[in-house]
Amino acid sequence: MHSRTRPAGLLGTLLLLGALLLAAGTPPAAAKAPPGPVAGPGTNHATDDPFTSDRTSWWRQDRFGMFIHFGAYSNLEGEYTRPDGTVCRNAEWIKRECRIPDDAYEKQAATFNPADFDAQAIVKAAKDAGQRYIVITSKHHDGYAMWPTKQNSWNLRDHSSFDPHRDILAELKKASDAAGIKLGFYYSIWDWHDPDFADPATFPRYKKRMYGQLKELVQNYDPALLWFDGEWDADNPTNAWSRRDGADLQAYLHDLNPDLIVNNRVGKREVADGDFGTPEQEIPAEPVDGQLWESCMTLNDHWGFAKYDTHWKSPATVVRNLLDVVSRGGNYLLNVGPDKRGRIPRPSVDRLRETGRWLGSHGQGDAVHGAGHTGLVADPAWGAVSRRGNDLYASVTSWPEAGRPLHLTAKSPFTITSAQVAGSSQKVRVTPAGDGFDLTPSGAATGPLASVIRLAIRPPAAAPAGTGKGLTAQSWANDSFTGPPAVTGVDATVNKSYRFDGSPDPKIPADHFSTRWTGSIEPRFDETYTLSTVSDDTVRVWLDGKPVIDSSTPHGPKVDKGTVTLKAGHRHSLRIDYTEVTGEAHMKLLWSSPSQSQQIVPQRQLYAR
Ligand code: H79
Repeated sequence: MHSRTRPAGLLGTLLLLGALLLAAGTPPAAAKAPPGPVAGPGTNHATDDPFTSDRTSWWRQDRFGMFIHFGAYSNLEGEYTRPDGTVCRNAEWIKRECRIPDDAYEKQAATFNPADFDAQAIVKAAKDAGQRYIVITSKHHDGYAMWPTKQNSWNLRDHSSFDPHRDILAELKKASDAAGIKLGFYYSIWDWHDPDFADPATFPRYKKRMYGQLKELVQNYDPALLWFDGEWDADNPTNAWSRRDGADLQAYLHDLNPDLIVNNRVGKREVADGDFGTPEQEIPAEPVDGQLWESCMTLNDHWGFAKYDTHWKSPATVVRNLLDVVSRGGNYLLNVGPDKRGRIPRPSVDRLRETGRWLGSHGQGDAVHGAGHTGLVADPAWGAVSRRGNDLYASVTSWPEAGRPLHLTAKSPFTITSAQVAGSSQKVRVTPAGDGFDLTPSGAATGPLASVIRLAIRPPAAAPAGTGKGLTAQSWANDSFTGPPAVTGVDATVNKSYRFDGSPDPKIPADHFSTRWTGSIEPRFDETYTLSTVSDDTVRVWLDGKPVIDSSTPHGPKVDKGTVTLKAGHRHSLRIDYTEVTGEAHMKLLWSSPSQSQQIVPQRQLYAR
């Protein structure tokens, strides 16, 4: 079960105390009772709702980040010349894909000297691009650490030709802090270099070093985010990382720093793993169910520097991707791969600058920063629409011919009170048309990338926030709701990550239990809602006595959805039957509607009866 390998230490305790004080905003006396056990029956590892918590707030607002792939592979710049003179091309996977022998790879790494790494220049490039956070590879699959780790000598200080007094992660942290940019670290679980990785018998030794490295990173550089990778089943070397390992690591990191944001590859990319999903080199067609998300993407066709790769995305593509992502409620993490001297390639800098120029013009950045998905309109073919407060930003990538309208499909009735093209004095005619509106601009596009029409709206009427205290929760120490419940109480929300070791109550073991929530749910809008559950092992939901979700075949972490029409300010009766058989356990209840972005159904909208 969950081992207590959690040296929280003084710093951890102080961080935790600080976080409690900050989170509560009240003196300790008024704060909650001391935290209960951190593992075992009675533990719920879900500490907040990532969709709404203060912890994730910066990340949800920032929307646009810089990914940096930089490591010992960068020294080869994408090309390996074999002893027979033939050349093999790749980038960060070059060691494996070009089958470079260990000694040859180590030999080239010994010459790695990124003397031109200029943290201030990199941070400036990000900032000028409108990127608000940076995620840099601290260790990729080749296992080479980019900071002076004490766990081994396979790192930039001890195995390179670089100035041993420099620490590029520390430099980047300092420059990022000075610029108000958040810094995160990519960390590969899969490790091609550590001799203990491949053999399941020695894997625990590797894990210990990995925990040691992560503790160094968290305590010495205070990253805002950790971005794991290489969690998948793999051969050569065999990857023994399990879901249980992921759950343990997440709990460990939470103890080190409760404010950390962690991606889903800490586990096995299930919907209940970490804080956000990580579509790679793709943009989902709509908001992702049940989790925050971030698309990571290259600017050319490689993550690491590849001197032969000139297949650069155009600035128009970058801007359009960013707008698509934001309109679907995601973040965009756009990659650069510095060369062996540590310099971001000129074509990357140029594209970043163009993107930043667009975001910085005419207030167009408002369509991105602090903006997000709106369910009020359908995704248009001519561009993307995001919402920020009571403004919709219609970003037009295919500007219409003179006199032709842009059609906007409304999914809930709202009024457009004004329409203006950012950076232009032209009139935009707004007329009700069919299932929504026609927007007819009178002039030309404001530029070649995208033109933004800012629509001030009067949104659908909202009922006042509710006054609920949560749902009645009855839990049984069996998985069939049999006999009298072992415990009865009120749960503020349905947001449970019992994972492998937790349960609803210390009296209830981690396997074979069930919970029934009853009471009512009060929406704030007269709209069609999607109720979603994230469950493991089974769930059934009834609204107003009618079944909405029936997912009663035991399963791993999974999203189920049901559509219901709700009445604002009305309390609809709700019942949820949830069971945990064996293994991992999760149960969350979320909702969304045209006016309500996806979130865990909040306490004040839930009533115990
Ligand atoms: O760090 C970047 C990639 O190195 C890593 N994730 C991003 C963020 C990544 N690992 N795996 N993949 C991406 C997808 C796997 C692609 C593969 Fe292949 C196809 C592995 C082997 C064949 C690409 C092509 C890598 C080597 C050859």
